[in-house]
Amino acid sequence: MQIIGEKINGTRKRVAQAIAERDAGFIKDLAVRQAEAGSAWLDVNAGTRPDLEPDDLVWLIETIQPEVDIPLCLDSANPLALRAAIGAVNKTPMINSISGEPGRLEKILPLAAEHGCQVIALALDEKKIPETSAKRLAIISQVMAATRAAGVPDERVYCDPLAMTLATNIHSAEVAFETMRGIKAAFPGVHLTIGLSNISFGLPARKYVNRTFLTLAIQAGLDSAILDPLDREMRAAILATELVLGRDKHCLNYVRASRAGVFDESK
Ligand code: THG
Repeated sequence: MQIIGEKINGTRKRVAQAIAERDAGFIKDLAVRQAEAGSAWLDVNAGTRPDLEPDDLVWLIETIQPEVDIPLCLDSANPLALRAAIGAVNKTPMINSISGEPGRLEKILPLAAEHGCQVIALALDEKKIPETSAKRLAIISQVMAATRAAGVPDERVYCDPLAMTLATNIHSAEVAFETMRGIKAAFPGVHLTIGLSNISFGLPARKYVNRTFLTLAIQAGLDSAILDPLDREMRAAILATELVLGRDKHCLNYVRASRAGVFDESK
């Protein structure tokens, strides 16, 4: 399971403040702690003001990059911000994201193809997020036709079936699982990812819902996720799920994590 650390996100109040005030210390600390907790990528989202986004994203990248050895996941729908960001990174980034929206395919997919980036493909189009897994799968099939035509290998595509909150649709987790299974059957070479915490938006005691959703999603084929790597119980759930599903040869990761104190509540 590859973790994309979610915490450097300008839609969070404290991060938005740090970006506005150019508080490098706050951002560096979030970067270092998420990297130390085993993230494979750090998601970087500069917030929702299009005019400021290119400069803010480049500032974030230049602030984070000297502190960590892992690549970044550029979380933006703004081609100008993404272009500026790709000029500032020193490791090939993941691009988050493209979708069935023609504008994103035309402007963002070529960037990913040209720079050899991994790319997240969302199962939505310009109309909306479809309710059914069949419609989400149809969009992913369209996007896959485009990534293949652009010369992006399937292994670089991370399909996101989309987690919508259970608070407004009690079947939204099932739809996500069905979509994942459909994607893996049609495109065995792709990866799957998901923004985990959306599933519990508006509910109490969200961590239980998030962890259970993650466990079942791993069984449905999920191999990466955008989540909070500083949530120790979440990491424990990932390790235990992979062990139980036979994906941890000789129980090595589980035993190593135990020795490293991952299960140790005093740490
Ligand atoms: N798919 C893809 N990318 C995504 C999402 C997705 N990027 C953004 C988002 N969804 C995932 N990232 C986050 C980052 C932070 C938080 C949630 C999702 C977060 N939320 C707090 C909470 O949920 O309680 C509230 C905010 C706060 O702490 O201030 O931290 O689905 N491809």
